[in-house]
Amino acid sequence: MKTNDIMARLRAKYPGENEYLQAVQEVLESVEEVYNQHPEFEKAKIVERMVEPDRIFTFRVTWVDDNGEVQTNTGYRVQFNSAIGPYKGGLRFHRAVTPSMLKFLGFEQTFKNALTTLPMGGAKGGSDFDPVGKSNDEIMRFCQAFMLELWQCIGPDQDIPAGDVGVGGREIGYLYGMYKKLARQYNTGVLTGKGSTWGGSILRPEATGFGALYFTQNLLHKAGKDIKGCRVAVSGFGNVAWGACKKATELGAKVVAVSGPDGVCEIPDGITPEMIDYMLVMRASNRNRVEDMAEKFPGACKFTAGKKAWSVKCDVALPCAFQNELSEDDARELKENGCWCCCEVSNMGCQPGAIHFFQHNGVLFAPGKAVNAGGVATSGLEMTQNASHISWSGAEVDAKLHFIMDSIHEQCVKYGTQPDGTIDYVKGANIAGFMKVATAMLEQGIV
Ligand code: 2IT
Repeated sequence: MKTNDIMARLRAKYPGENEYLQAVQEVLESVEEVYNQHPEFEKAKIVERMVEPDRIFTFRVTWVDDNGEVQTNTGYRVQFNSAIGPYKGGLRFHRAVTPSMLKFLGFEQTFKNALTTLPMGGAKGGSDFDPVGKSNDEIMRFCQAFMLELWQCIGPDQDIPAGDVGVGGREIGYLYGMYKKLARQYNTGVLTGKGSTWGGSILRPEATGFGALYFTQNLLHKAGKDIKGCRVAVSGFGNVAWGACKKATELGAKVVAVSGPDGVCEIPDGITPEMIDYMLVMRASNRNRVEDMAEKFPGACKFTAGKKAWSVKCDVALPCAFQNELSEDDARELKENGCWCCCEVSNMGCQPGAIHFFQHNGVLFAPGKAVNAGGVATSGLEMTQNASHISWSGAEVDAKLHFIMDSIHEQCVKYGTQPDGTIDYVKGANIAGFMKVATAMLEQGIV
């Protein structure tokens, strides 16, 4: 297999699908050497099969807004790979959603899910519906209209959606309510991220951020450091950023920045529990503004319009918002300001140039599919609880999440340790995930 040849073919076949092409290129570059040591992979054309989704559902979603006007959006579900289990992955509601974006996310999800040690295949879905400025009723009507089509594609042993950008506990509630009406199936395991009184796992909301900090702590310990006392810059203020801020603070770090599309809030004395709680209020408001935090906590927070979290002096950078949110220029600015570690929490949060810069300039770096896998791992734990009709305590879920993050870190070390003793976490995560999926595909024949 030659990465360049496969990429040339995919670029010609899928012109303009930039996020998808970027995600595929990163994985293929990482695995090329190992892959070519396995002629049986080449013979079964594993790579050629693995880069194509199993299937994509595309559907029209029509709903009525608060002014009585008819609105039409497009909905998708990309079922990417089922080699190691039923399709699993979140739903993203964002105005910029395209098939390319969901293909990149589904592709990444396949390897991420393989890393969790749980039996889950990869999927992603969503819509170009823009939640910004929408009322609660509009969100409900959109979710119901979306489920009118989606319900036929999903099932607890078939395909299990969850949240992602723009989809949290509220949206999962509306989606699940409509699913039951349509399918007349009352198995809670069809969606994860549910409310804790109706089948949701304790700690699922926190899990992505908590898991990211457990992974970061492992990475820092391996490098002889500790998160305690570190200044941490976080981008975003949604569910993932919230969990990351909570656990970072609990572990003794100081979160000195959170950001939004409108700018950055600098918090020189570190984020407080009240500010962390307020992030949830900002998310639920659908205003998509971090300036609200500075207005709520004047004195403690300083808002600067148009700036990113990466302009704030920190030791550790945690991108928690959106793909490609951290550019090579941002990476240089971070390094100049003293940052020495970046753990990517968002999916593909760093541009390729930024990753290259970090890796060649002594900044510790780990990729999203390893760092953020605690979210989907805890979704897997939610499915287990639902299937066995039980509910674990927070302490039980936390212990399992911690164990899974330790195991993901170990897999990265196993496959990513370089001859000079350093650890390439990108290679480690990609090779570990790839080997598991490739072996399963091989064993299941040419299908
Ligand atoms: O990117 C992700 O891993 C998620 N949005 C969570 C997916 C899930 O099924 O919990």
